[in-house]
Amino acid sequence: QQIGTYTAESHPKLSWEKCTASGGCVAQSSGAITLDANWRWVHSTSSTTNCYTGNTWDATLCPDPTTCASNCALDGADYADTYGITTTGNSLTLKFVQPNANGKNVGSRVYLMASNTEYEMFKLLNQEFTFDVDVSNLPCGLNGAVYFSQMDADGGVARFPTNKAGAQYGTGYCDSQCPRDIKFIDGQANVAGWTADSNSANSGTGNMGTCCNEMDIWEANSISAAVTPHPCTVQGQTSCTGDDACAVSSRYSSVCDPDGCDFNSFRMGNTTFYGPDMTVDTTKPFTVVTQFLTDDGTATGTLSEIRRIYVQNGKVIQNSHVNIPGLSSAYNSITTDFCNDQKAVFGDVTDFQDKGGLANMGKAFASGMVLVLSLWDDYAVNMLWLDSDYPTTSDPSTPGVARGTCPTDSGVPATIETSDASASVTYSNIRFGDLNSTFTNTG
Ligand code: IDC
Repeated sequence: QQIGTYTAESHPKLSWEKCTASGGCVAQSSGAITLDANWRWVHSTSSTTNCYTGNTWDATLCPDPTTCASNCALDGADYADTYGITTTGNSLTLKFVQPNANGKNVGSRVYLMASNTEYEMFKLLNQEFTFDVDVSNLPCGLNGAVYFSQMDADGGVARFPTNKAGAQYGTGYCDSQCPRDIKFIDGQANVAGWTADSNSANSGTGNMGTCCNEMDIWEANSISAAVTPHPCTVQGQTSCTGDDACAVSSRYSSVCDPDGCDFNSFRMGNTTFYGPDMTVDTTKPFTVVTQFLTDDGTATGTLSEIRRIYVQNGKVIQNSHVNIPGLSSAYNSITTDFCNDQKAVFGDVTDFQDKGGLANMGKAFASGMVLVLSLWDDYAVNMLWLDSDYPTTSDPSTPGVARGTCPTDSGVPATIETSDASASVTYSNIRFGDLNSTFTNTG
């Protein structure tokens, strides 16, 4: 896919900090974000004719994946007016629905850049990642997400030279769901087998999907939050083709673990820890710390534990402890024992273990991952897996079914895109570095 120039691409600046135990935190004032390619205007390299309109490809410009990639260009983004994405200093706000000249934009996904053409790569082992978040304007059904995906630093340009747009234009996305709604994968348009989504005006799915290791630091709204590693049996962005490899025919048939090993405080038995006016009060901003510990306490060790700490009003709040009958320990972090125990007691599929668990996740952490910040609603299952009872047909008193207090009929995109159009999330003050170097207790 080529570069279009009707709108100059100007990455919104987002300052963040690198921290060390000895030297404190240093501002990375050259930080910036780029918008994922899927949200961008795709048009002919020689005119303003759309290559893709609504949820269909132009048959003339895009008769096949290779021709389409050479005929079509991704253009620059008007971040604020078209997409409702704004930054100031170290703060980023994503609006849920942004009215614009084309009608409206729903949700967004952006990546942190190291330079104009490369993503910032985070090596997470024996480090911690911290940010402040305001979820007070995120009701049921919305997901303000901060996570790491094992994308190529250049968006795939070196491995797939027909991708000319690269990281600058937000290409190369992948995650553990092996998404097939991505318009360009491996330098080719995903036009083969493209089927318009029956309930979304702007998306569809092709024969190709794009899989990779994913570490969900934060998937949350004002009601529920989850932290979830999703390992894969492969390292690096890896495309799939067809229903089996892309986990359509069976949820667990891809190279990645789509469920993950999730720690959601409500689901793990503490229903008063996270929410409005609770221990972590979601009506106000707070700090989310995530630590990646290794077995030998070095960056070359094996990932052994993912720890969560909150800070609010200057006060450090340790993560809630598991309170579920049958679990053998009051875990408050993600370890192999926690994952084994949780999957067994809840009767969940063991795909996390089957796809290599924390060990494979840790390999991805060692190689480097791209920071993703997004806001989305859920056309598949209305985000009920995060904030309600799920599966909805199971008894909510069965451990593992209840995940939050949202009603089982909440989160329907067609409803909330109107009723909660003004929802938004703000992420700020991103810090990364040595363990215990990014936060303090002042309360
Ligand atoms: C969740 C994943 C999340 C994904 C969502 C929808 O963690 O990243 O977006 O599914 O596909 C289940 C559900 C499964 C949940 C998982 C954790 O079947 O959809 O995964 N889980 O909540 N049952 C028990 C656990």
